[in-house]
Amino acid sequence: MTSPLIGIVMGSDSDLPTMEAAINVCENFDIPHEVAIVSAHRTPNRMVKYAQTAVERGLKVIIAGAGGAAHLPGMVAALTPLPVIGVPVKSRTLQGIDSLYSIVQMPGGIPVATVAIGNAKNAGLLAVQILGTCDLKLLHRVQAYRQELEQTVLKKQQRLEE
Ligand code: RP5
Repeated sequence: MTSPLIGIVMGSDSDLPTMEAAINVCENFDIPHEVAIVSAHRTPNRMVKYAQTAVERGLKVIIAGAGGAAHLPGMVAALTPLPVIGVPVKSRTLQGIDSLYSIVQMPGGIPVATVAIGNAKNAGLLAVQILGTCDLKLLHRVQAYRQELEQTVLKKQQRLEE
């Protein structure tokens, strides 16, 4: 069993449908990963333990998704030197604007790389690219993925012209 390199955490199981896109990216790139529900507010001690043990457990990047008063990504970032990617989850009342503002407005010194509201796919890809800085084969797979994207767009254009 390979130990996980990417940790995917979320504040609630209600975030899972959003965060599944990041899990899918890890699966598609064959990256060992772990998934956990870790709430900054409901399970603060678990959050502290998760973040403080992340380095020794071999994680290289953490993706943290939360909605509303979305303090999880920032608090995890404060507790670990690992890069943290924040995913603002679309909230029921404010469409995720609250989540975005809660995650993106970090004080200088403790960055969270914040993706767009609901865009866990980009969080997954960014995590893979971070791992790719030390893994040339993985970077080549990212390039191949982008070539596929390009082909998809070009095929759509072709169809428009037919
Ligand atoms: C946050 O509160 C979670 O990240 C979730 O997005 C939001 C609502 O949680 P539930 O009430 O659906 O469990 O902590």
